[in-house]
Amino acid sequence: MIRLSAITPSGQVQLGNYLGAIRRWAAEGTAEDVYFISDLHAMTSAHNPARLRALTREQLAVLVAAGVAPESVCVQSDLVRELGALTWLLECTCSYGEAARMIQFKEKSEGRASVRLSLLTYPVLMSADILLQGTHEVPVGEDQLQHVELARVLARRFNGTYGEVFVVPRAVVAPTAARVRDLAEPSRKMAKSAPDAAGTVFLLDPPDLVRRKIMRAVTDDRGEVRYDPDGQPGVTNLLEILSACTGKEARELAGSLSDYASLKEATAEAVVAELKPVRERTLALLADPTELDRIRAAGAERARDRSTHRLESALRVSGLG
Ligand code: AQP
Repeated sequence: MIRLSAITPSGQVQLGNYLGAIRRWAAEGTAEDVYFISDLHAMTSAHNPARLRALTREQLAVLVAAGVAPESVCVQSDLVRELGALTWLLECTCSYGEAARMIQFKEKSEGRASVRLSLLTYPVLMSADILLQGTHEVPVGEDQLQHVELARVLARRFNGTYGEVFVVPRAVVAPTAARVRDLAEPSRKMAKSAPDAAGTVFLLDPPDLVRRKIMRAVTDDRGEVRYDPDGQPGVTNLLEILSACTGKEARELAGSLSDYASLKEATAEAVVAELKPVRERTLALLADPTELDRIRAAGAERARDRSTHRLESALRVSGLG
């Protein structure tokens, strides 16, 4: 069974990406799975080419350093020709209305004078990512369900019109792993592209910087360490992070910590300890470009081998070639 997950190089990998996704990919993923570094998706809004290339390499190094099976990791643009071709076939299978009704497109385009056409069409590219690999399951958060549904619709429509080529994928809503919130603004989730880095712990932040960011995390004036997501979002976020790093239950941890200073100190040390080996392995890989290139090329070759026949079938039954 093939499962496909992705991470977008829209910024440096942050603690939420790691605790909420990457760590699980390393623990539960199999060599059959596909982990895409979706650099093509990172181009749907203004981007800097050199930064995109550097972030893509960083993500590749982080995934491998975290223990994700190297043969299952693939940089999306290494298959840009295959994906470009399939995206075209799928755009010829998808209606404008279906793309325009995507909630993420509406949200991300709202109030902007100009948006890239790719912001509208990227769910079709995502369908191509999924269908090209013969994916059976796509583990997603609620916000991506609509996109996987589009991939299902397009697969069925294409198969029904031209002949059975694609596996119809299933969305699987992943059980709630850690949801990490911004340290400075706990009302929003921690994100790679947050406007202010003070509330974001990046995986490659040096330990002292990690400690400083956590010691400055926003709490409240109640002075009591309680697990209360609505009433004490900052404190609860720290408890959630501490829980994700120690494996202890957040409510139990709340009972064992008497003040905010000890909560922050415990959280800072737990995060530093959790990230240390991954950070060190990532830096070592980044310092070894030959090894990183080898891993990247092997991942691309594997993903390409798995998909070539499917693309050829899709082109043939469409009347091309
Ligand atoms: N704060 C978070 N807590 C838990 N999980 C998180 N993920 C992201 N942020 C958190 C999970 O990380 C995986 C890869 O994310 P993505 O690159 O596909 O997109 P994203 O969710 O939009 O990530 P960011 O960091 O928030 O990036 P930007 O700033 O570009 O929007 C996903 O499995 C995601 O759930």
